Amino acid sequence: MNKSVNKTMAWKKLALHYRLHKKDEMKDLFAKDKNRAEKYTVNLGNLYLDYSKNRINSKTMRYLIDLTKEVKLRDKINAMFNGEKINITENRAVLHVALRNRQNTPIYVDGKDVMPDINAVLAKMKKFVDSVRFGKFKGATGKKLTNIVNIGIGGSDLGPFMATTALKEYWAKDMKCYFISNIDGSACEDVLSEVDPETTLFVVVSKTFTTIETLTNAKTCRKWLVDALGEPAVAKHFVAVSTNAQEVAKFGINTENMFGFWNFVGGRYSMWSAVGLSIALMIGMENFEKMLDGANAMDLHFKNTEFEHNIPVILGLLGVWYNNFFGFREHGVIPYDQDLRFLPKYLQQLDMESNGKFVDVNNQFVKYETGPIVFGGAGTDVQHSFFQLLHQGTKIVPLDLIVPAISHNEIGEHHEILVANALAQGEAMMRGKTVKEAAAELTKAGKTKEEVAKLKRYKSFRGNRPTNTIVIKKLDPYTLGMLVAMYEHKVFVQGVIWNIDSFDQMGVELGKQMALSILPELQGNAQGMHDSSTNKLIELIKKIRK
Ligand code: G6Q
Repeated sequence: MNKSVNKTMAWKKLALHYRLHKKDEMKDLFAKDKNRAEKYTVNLGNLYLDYSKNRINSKTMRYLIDLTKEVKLRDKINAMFNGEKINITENRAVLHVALRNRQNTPIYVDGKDVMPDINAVLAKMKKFVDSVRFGKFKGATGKKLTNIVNIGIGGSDLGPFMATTALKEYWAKDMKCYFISNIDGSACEDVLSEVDPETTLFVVVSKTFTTIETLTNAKTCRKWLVDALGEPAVAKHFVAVSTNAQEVAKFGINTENMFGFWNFVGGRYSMWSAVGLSIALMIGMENFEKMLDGANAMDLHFKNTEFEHNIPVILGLLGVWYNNFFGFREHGVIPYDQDLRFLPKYLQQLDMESNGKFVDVNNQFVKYETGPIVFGGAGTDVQHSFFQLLHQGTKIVPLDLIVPAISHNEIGEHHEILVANALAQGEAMMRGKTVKEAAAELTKAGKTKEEVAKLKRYKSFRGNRPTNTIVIKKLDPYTLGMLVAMYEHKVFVQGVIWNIDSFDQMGVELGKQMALSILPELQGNAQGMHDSSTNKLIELIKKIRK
């Protein structure tokens, strides 16, 4: 049994260190050490992490690294890469890293090497992707399939959705991609009103193939297709990605048109498997494999680099420092790239579903904070909304600013203005503006004494707000692979420190169960045993719907 992390020596040292240094100002740390930026920058190829604008000094990093030793992070990383069953509540290995194990070294689960199966599915994907893209696999009426509709939810939606959007510049010019996830009929309607049955391929993605949202959406789409082109068209317009061949067949999709994956791939870690079929259809298999290569490069970096220079480890440790010592409970991700605008949404699931847990792997309730609330949006858009609170609110939210040096669309000055904004935000968050500085500025601008006195506090910024700046060369498939794998491993590091199982998601079950009991009550006369509010709401909605 692991010692509770808050009882470790490193934790205690960090707590004391926090008390001594909590008021340290980053601007003073910069003034004192000309090499600070250099000292706190690491890179992997064209991905650079500058973490110098954090409330840390060399002792902080030393104690945080000590913490990794006490929680045996190195052993835990090896356990994951070796296929040990680290998802203890579900008794499963956790092998998204095997999906991009480009070295093809054997990885065993229950004595069986998983690589041949992974390679076989990749080969099947390649064959299918090529035949759709080159127009060999055609629709029922002989037309090329140019509209890809991904039907899935959660882990079977967010990865493909984020990645296809991120890699839009690599889409086949004649193809379009759509996503249906929500059970809301409008989600189906929005897509079906846009596409033509003759040219549409539905990719139904569901690990279990029992998820009510996905199956209901798939049935609606199936009916829409059959109404237009007849029953035999289903074989030409529907493929499935699942671990459950039986249910796929029951749904009426030929299992020849099914792409498999395995229980050792968690939903939110699955876009590297056949779950990424929509990504591959849109960007081509070669580019999909470049994404795997990028993730693999990050995997090797994570596995083999000493923790002092290990990007996911550093990010994970900084998050723990703020979450557990400063009490900063949120984490913001701000990509300065329009095509990465859904990355925060993707990371919300990755991080919050993985580490939003209150029971540890020793079956004990934790006595410290675990996963942060993750949110974000594309810069500069969000600068004109919630950045007010980030600059002048009473809460401090550490941020990741993600900045591509080169844009896919270098039009006029657009990209330079965008980058200038990203860098300015990092500097402003760090430096702030004292009341005195604000007053001096107002005076210089010709304001009267009274006006200065009235406005100087409103115009001040406390600063000392931490940011990581992550610079990438350009958003290409390889870099996206690196970036996403970086966050996966950051989440892993934090899960190890908090001693929780980052790979189950029991917390989404209760609401699902209750919805199943409410459904017949809404649809008929069944009587449920709910609280008076829920009972009344059921009656109210039934009455309105009559
Ligand atoms: C992710 C979760 C969850 C899952 C969805 C869809 O890690 O497991 O988001 O991906 O509930 O499940 P199916 O793929 O089984 O439909």
